[in-house]
Amino acid sequence: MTGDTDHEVPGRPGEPEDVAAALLESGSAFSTLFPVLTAAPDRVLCGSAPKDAKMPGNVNEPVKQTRLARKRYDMSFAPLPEEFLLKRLQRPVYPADVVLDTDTYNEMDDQFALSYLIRSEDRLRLKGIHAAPFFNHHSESPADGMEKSYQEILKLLQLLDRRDLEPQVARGSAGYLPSEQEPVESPAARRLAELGLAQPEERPLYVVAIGAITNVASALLLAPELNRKLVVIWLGGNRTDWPDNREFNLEQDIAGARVLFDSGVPLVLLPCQGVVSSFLTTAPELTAWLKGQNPLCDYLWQHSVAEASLSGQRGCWSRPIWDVTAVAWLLDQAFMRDRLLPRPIPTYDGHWALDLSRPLYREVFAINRDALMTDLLTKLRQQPLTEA
Ligand SMILES: [Ca+2]
Repeated sequence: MTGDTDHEVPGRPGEPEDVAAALLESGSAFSTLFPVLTAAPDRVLCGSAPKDAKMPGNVNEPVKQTRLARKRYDMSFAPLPEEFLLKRLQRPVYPADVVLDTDTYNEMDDQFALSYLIRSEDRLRLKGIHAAPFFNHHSESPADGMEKSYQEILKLLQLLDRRDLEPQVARGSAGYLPSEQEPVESPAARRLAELGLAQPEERPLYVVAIGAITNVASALLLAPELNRKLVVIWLGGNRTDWPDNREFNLEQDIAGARVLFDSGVPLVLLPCQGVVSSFLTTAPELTAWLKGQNPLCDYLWQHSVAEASLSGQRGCWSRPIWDVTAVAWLLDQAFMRDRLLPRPIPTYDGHWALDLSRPLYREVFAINRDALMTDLLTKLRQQPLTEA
C-alpha cells in the first residue's frame, strides 16, 4: 500500500469499496470527501512503459501527505472569467487551429492520432507538430525519446505524402520541468507561445497534447497570458475515482501537470484508465481493414502488431489506441460523452486531490468506440469500410 501515511487501511488494494468503508469508520474527514482515491494498488500505466521504469531527468520529489494540503493558486496566471471559460470549453468553430504535442515513438497510438488529425483537415487546420519527451523501453532518456519522436513525425509525414508540413515540426523539451516555477526552453515551447499569442482573441489555438505535458507547461510559464489564447485537450491521468493516478503521461512530469491545471487555461481531460481504456482494437480488426490499403495503413498495421508482440501480448490480445480520442474530441461530440467539473489537483504521490472551488474543466467519461473506430479507419484507408 502506498500513498497514505495517516491511516492503516484494511482490505486488499483494488477493493475501493472496502477501503472507503474502513476510512469512513475511522472518522477521517478526508475520507468523506475522497473515499476511493485512497486505495493505491500497483501503478497502471497508459502507454506501455515497464512498471518499474525510472524517470531520469525528472527531479520531482514525492511530497508526503500532499492529499491533505491545499495547493496554493499560482497568482502569476490571471484567472479567467467563468463565462469566458465556459465558452472556450464548447467545441470549436470549424476549421479550428490546432497544434499537436506528441511523444510519437513511445508506442503505437500517437502514429494513429497524428495521421487522423492530418486526414481531418476539413475541420482541423494544423499549425504545428511538436515532439514531446518520453522515457520507456523505446528510449534511453527523455531527450532520446523526444528526438526519436521528432524523427517518427518526419517519417509519418512521408507516409502521408505531406512533407509540405515539415516546417511545422519542432523539437521539444529534452527533460521534464525541474519545478513548477521553471519552464524548459525548447523550440516547441517557444513556438507554441508565439503561435498562441498571435491568435486573435475570438479564435483560440487548440493544443492536442498526447504525451508528457512539459512543452505546453513550459509555454504557459514563459507566457502566462497564453491561458486566454489556448484550449488544451490533454490525454493524461486516470479517471478521478480510479484507485491511483499513476499514468504514463502524467507521471513523467507531475510538476508540468500541476502547472497546466493551475494555469486556469481552458482544459479538456481524457482520462486513461477507466475511460479511454475502452477504445480498444485487435490484430484481426487492423489486419482486415488496414493491411494492403496504402503505405501508411501497412505501416500502422505492422507497427501495432509488432508493438503488441514486444509488450508480450499473445492470443486474443487487444490494446487501446489511446491518443486518437484526444483528436476526436475536437471533431464530433458523437464520439464521446463529457461533463463540466471543478478541476482536480495532480499530487506528487500519484493521486488526484479535489478542491471544489477550483475553475471548471471538461472531463470525458465515456467513448463511443465503434463510431470513432469507423471514422478513424475510414480516414486512414481513404475509402469506406464497406468496400473492404
Ligand atoms: Ca502519446
